[in-house]
Amino acid sequence: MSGHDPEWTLVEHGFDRARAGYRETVFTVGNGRLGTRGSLEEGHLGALSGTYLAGVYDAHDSPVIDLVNAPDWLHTAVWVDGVRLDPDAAEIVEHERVLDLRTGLLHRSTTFADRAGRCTRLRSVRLASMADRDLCALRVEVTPLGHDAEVVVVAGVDGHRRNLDRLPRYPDGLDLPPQRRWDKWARSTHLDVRELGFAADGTGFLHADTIDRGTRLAFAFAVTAGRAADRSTDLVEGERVARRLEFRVPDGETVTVDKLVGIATSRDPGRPDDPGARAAATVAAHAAGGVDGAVRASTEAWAELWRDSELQVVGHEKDALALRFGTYHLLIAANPDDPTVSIGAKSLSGEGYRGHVFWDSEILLLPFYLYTRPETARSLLCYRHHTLPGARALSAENGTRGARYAWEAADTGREECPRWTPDGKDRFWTREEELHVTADVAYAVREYVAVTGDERFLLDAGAEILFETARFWVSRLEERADGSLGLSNVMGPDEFHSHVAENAFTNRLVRWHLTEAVDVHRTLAATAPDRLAGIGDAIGLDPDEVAGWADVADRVRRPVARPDGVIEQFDGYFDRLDVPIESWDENDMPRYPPGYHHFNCEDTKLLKQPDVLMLMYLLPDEYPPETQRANFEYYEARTLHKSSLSPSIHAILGLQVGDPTMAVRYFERSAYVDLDDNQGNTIEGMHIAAAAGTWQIAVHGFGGMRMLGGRLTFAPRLPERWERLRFTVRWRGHPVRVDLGHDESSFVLDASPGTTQGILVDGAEVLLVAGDPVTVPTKH
Ligand code: IFM
Repeated sequence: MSGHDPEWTLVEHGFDRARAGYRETVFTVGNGRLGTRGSLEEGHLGALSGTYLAGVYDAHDSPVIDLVNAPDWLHTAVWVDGVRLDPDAAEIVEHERVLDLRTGLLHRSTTFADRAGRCTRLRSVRLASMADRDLCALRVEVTPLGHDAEVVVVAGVDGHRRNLDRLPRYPDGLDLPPQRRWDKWARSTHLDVRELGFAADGTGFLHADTIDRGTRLAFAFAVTAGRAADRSTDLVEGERVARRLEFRVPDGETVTVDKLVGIATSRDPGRPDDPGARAAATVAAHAAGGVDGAVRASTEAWAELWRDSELQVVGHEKDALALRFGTYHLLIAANPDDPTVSIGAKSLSGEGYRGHVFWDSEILLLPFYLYTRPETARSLLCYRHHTLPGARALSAENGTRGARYAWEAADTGREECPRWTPDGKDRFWTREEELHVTADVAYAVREYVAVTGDERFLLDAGAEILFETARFWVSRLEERADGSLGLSNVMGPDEFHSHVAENAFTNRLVRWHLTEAVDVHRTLAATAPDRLAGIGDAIGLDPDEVAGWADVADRVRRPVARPDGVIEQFDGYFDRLDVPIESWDENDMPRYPPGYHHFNCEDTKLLKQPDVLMLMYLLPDEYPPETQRANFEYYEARTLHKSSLSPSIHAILGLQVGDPTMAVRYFERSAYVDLDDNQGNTIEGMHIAAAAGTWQIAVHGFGGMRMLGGRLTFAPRLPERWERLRFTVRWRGHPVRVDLGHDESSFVLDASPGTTQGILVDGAEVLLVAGDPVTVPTKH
């Protein structure tokens, strides 16, 4: 495992128990259908291992619905002369792991020593196949170094899984080692293991049902050895099923054990057949090719993904790695083939936020998929269509019409956000008040159609989303004394301020949303009247109701602005206390001013994350540069960035208003949030929205690529430390290959001969003709 490409690999040297949980997150392997944390196969005290299947949630035994910690397909233990090779029972002499971002393979090499000092090397490679999302594979190699040994390998699937619930509150200053700390964590049970054993053909299986939702999870596996084992035994122990292989291994020789795992569930869309049979069929289908075949096929699929989505930075190795690392995690977070799931705030890499889906999906994450893999973007939006019934129910529960998206959603679209912090001390108002998520979904639908030109999506799903959610706003808006309409008791994206009225972000997006819904209705009436009539019949919507939305939009209260253009975040914001931010931590992140914390900033002007600035980011056509600059200067100085979503928006806005130094600073805060663990909580899972935000900084910020006035535009402004930035974006169905430098930039339209596309570069018209590179000098 030497000679790693520093721009394509994440490397761990030595085993550090205190960092093990962090490593598990960043070393997650996955394929959008599932994610498996980068835990050691054999486990150890304090490990936080987990495999999460997209869309498999369960509410049994936990106060808030969980993304289920599914049976562990890694489960493998090795004994050498009776000594278990794991960090608790043996000494680790050498340890290295390498995550190859290009291929999605996680390689490991660990040398253990027993008490007598005899060393044995354990190597492994694992993958969640990108070529067949029902398949995972593991190869383990055991080599005694300097001695002959009795080697026992036990490999199978472990159904004894628990979700973490909450940590106990430790007295201040009590610094427990991780193995004790996690041991005290409350856990929830979601699985009932129903059947496990071995089929006549030797395939192992484990079938478990989630307790509350009743989803069947079926795992099948085949364990094979490179050379015949001296003894082979099938083990069924409690909730574990495994094959035990025994070998007599001479000094320096290697035994290889391969495991192929097939995974199926009863919730896989379009797959009504028995999941147990399907999982077994997956193993059978890959038996001939084995682990090598699985590696080959998956590597090919990865090559295609990278062709579409690589962001290549020339001139700065660390930034180049950070961007590939983020892109890797984005690619393993989403499944284009499943239109019933979206991406949780921690992707499939950990249990933070319990796998719940936030506005992150539409506002931070979607652009990456939209411009690189639009079919995945479509699928993510289909989740919002799939969960419309839950959104309708949520709206009805709150006495409003239409559909209201939940602040935190899981499998049904119902509200899953907890009301209280785990210690019961502080109240979250987000579930009741962050209504803007409903407009954010509408915004994403329109972005998708504008960028892809996929008008059919409107007929299949988008129009129904837009109309049902427009209805929600109409019934939720309140009439003010002057006849205008507004919203009280809301919270904008800045979660430090609850129960506010006339949040500028929410009001403006609501107005935008209603106007767009009217526009879509008008367009479809002209282009697809029959289909539109069908949608209208299905949801009981007639043209008169739609016509009323235009009037409602017009009456929604406009934001209040100072003479210099600074927009008031909400009614009364300017009267709140100005508390200066005066201290930054070692990661350059602002510290709370003395005496302040997440739950007591209400009376201040301090912001958790951008709110007015987020509005300017989303509707760039509407705010002239001077207004953007005035607002950037005002709000940036008051923002604490206590959300990992925050730095990316500040970087891009900073660039838009001509502040490149600030942009680099914010780029680092966003790009390194997980690589450097700069928020200290990567152990709970990736900040996947920050990874997507970092992609946005590169493409929308430094690349200056935005959709403005419905056109694809570029205004490149690379940071000095980058020589070039290369990426591909899909615009209206065709890839545009972009190569940006400090002095010139070039663009190639990759389409069939004769195709043309006009773009704007630094305000100048550029006509791209398929296959002909066009080079444009950079405007400084
Ligand atoms: O959606 C975000 C929110 O904006 C800030 N807190 C974390 C959530 C999940 O990432």
